Amino acid sequence: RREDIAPGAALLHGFARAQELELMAVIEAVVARAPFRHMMTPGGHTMSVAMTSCGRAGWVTDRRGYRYATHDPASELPWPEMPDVLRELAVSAAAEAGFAAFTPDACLINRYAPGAKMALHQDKDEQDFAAPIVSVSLGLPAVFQFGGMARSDKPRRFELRHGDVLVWGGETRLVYHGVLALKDGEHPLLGRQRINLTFRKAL
Ligand code: MD3
Ligand code: FE
Repeated sequence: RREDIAPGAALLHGFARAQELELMAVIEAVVARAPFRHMMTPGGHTMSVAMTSCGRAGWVTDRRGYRYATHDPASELPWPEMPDVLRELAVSAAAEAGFAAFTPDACLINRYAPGAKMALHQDKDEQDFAAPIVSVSLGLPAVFQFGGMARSDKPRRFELRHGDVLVWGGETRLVYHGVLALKDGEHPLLGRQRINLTFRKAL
């Protein structure tokens, strides 16, 4: 089922569910080479969400700022390649939401343990705002909030569940959004965590 939640934004309920085992297997392979880590913001705070990446570029933050890098700063090696099953899922979700020819080069993998959250922010470190962002939620449900183009715009909230895929593009690409603190629970496949994949055209 496709739910249009804002102009250019579609929530594809359960779109990734049938591939859950394949997705978890390739995520484990990426994490074996580029482990999850808690990065530091430019302001000196350690993020509660643990992150890693695959693809040509990975998102990183440290005291110098936010940016995309072709190499993992922890190992100084290139990020693991983006597995075909991940790229194909993102491209087909984008097409389903009306964005043909999406060519993601970055997949950020976010891991939320109970209590982890992501404050309201905009995604603007990418070169090309014309390309959509595709996000895939796995594991425990989370409350997602999205507002408008100003941080002060009152956010709307909705729940993201295991297998849900969100596509953001067009006029909604730059809205403020965030994730409330993850509520504890036990997911049958992932246990006490939520994993979110975000696919972008970063370079
Ligand atoms: C709306 N991640 O990594 S995914 C992020 O659940 C991020 O881990 C959240 O925000 C997470 O930057 C939310 C949904 C999402 C991703 C990108 C967006 C929503 C978006 C970009 C623009 C607008
Ligand atoms: Fe974001």
